[in-house]
Amino acid sequence: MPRDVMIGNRPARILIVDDHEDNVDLLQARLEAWGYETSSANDGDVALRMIGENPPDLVLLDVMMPTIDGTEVARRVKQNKALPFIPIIMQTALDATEHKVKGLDAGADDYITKPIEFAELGARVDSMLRIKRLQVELEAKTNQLAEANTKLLRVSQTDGLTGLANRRHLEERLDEMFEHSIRLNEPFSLVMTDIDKFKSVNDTYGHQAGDAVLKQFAQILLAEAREIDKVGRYGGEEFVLLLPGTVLDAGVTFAERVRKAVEAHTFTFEGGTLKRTASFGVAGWPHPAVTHCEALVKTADDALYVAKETGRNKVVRFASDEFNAHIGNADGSPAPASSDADVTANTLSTKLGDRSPRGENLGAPAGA
Ligand code: GH3
Ligand code: MG
Ligand code: MG
Repeated sequence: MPRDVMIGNRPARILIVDDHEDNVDLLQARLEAWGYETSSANDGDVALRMIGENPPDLVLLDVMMPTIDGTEVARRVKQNKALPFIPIIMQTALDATEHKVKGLDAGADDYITKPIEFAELGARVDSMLRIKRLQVELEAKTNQLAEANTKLLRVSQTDGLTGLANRRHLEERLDEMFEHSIRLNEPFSLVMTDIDKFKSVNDTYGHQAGDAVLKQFAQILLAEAREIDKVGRYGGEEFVLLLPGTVLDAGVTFAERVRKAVEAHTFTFEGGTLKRTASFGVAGWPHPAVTHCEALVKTADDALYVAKETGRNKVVRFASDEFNAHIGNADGSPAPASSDADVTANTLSTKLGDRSPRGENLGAPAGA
């Protein structure tokens, strides 16, 4: 039966370590006749350097050598975490039980006694390379799995239509980014935006035109955002921008810039062009009504609602005079600034009433 000398698509590489030149020659001739690739070292130092530079698939290691002996070479190879699994077969003298025990203790995988019988050598090399082959396959599969996991993670975080972060990923990032801002006592702004009269794009030009508008809208947001901002699709035609290190004033200025960019943009789709605007709600931390990230989303959403109600194509800041006036405190005074965001949010919800229609498509699969 022909010997299987291959590891993957190349012959296995065997390093012979022995201080006796004639032993090396003998082993090298035989192993190469079988089809292996070989290299050799005459002492432990050279062997360790060669193994480090270009790890072989197997080492045939003599125990008795000057300077560093075989046992020490085996120990260092097995301790070196940077190296792959390299089977080591120790060559010991026939009567040296102590050597065998020391060698195996040091991490050698097998031993063969001198003078070497070639039939036994072949069988032991075969057996060790079978293990090496399994190890190589396992490593390749592990790498494939890790790659697939990375891809899966990316897909699970991405909105399929626009390529932006999806809602789940946005919420995760918001949690992390907001926590971070609070820890460093740095301001944080959140912009929520929704395309105006988007339904009529679908109704007039078809769903594909609607998708084209969503993609281009996403690109405008990306182009205006900084590297450290996070842009995501929150639902249907509603998007969120997370702006770390940004005070509310600057968040409003940013939203105004995006609003103008959208207004100036001519959306293209197969068969035509169209214009659209968008409305924006901006909230920020620190603010008495914002004690956790859900409140930040809620207050930006409330501000967006007011922007829609008061004419669209505009930016409304949470708790601004316009916001408060619209929320309609009977005496025209500002909305209550409570330290309990839930109370504030609930109060607003009651005043704003149920306005689920704007959010009806939240979480709908892209292009559905
Ligand atoms: P408003 O100015 O008040 O925001 O009105 P609107 O028409 O933009 O809002 P409305 O909530 O009434 O309509 C949103 C529409 O967005 C309805 C829904 O079919 C559409 N939509 C949601 N997701 C997608 C999508 O992935 N692709 C397309 N083409 N349309 C979508
Ligand atoms: Mg809309
Ligand atoms: Mg909407």
